[in-house]
Amino acid sequence: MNGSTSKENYVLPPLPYGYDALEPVIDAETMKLHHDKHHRAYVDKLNAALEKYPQWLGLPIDDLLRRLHELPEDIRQAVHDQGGGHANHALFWNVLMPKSAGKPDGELAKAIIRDFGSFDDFKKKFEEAGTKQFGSGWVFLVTNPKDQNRLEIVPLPNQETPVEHGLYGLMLCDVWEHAYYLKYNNRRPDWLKKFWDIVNWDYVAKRFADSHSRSAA
Ligand code: MN3
Repeated sequence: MNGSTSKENYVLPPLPYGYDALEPVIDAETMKLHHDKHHRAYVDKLNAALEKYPQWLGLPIDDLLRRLHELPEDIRQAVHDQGGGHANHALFWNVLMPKSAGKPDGELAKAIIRDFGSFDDFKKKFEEAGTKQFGSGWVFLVTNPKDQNRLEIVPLPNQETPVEHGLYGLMLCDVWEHAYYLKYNNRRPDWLKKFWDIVNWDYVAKRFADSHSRSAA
């Protein structure tokens, strides 16, 4: 440390609820391991990768990922993987809540019907995409600014992010085994079915509104 720059490291955001708040859909032990060990490891390794280049600290994580191609080549992959892990998990905790309203309303509900036919069709396609994702990864609901902000379901491997594909993530489900294995074992489709019981649709609707104001700007 030379002291001339004092940019803050990336930090692990606290969970917005207790470890046991999402029971019985996600057990407290899974939440504790997932947040305190897995997510923390992404944050720590992201900071370690940026130690040599502290001028890159301080950007919102999505902006850092958007500018990946500008980063020194020797840390680009690490920032992609660890920064992606941090961004995806930070969004994931906010997309969850103890008592879901069960479905969206307002403009988001209308857009889901416009782009997927019905809410049930949307859920089915989302679950299928998550089930079919080979190995570790995520399934996202995104808006696509290059296609009039249409909604799309996008499965992504490992810790890839919508940002690097020019998409805007509204919600996501973690289909890495660490997200569900203690309770659901190898039954990933069961995890995806239960996931709907803990989606914070108000938060997703807010992301949806934000995605429109961003593209209008
Ligand atoms: Mn995870």
